[in-house]
Amino acid sequence: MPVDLTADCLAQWKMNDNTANTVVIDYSGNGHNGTFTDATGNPFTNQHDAVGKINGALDFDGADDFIVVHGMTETYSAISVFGWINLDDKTSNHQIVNSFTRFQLRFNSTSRFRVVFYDNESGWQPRDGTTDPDTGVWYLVGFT
Ligand SMILES: [Ca+2]
Ligand SMILES: [Ca+2]
Repeated sequence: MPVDLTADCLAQWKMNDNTANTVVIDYSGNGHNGTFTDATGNPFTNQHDAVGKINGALDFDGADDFIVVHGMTETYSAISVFGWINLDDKTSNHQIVNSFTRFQLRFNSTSRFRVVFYDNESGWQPRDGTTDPDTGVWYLVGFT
């Protein structure tokens, strides 16, 4: 189902980037482009291009590949975060989205997708999904 980019969409990264630079384009219109980072390899997105669930995707090596997005200063009282994920390794923890101060969406080596959110009274709270995902299969994962 296509995403309806309303005025409330903070960011949408299609991961279709396949160029000789590090820019990961935000299609929301809010200018939250990311920067692909690969400390020991080539960080250009055309070096990480892969077949995606919808058009292209970006391939992460599970070691030092990630995308950084700075300047997302919008405030919100509720948020939904979703992404298409295709694992090729289930033996270690993998960050999917990390806001650092409010929430993390990740794959845990207990073989579950996990959301960890920050509660002002109780601190970091983990919640595990129930699906034991297979490698090489696309999953739409997220939380609201
Ligand atoms: Ca895509
Ligand atoms: Ca790398």
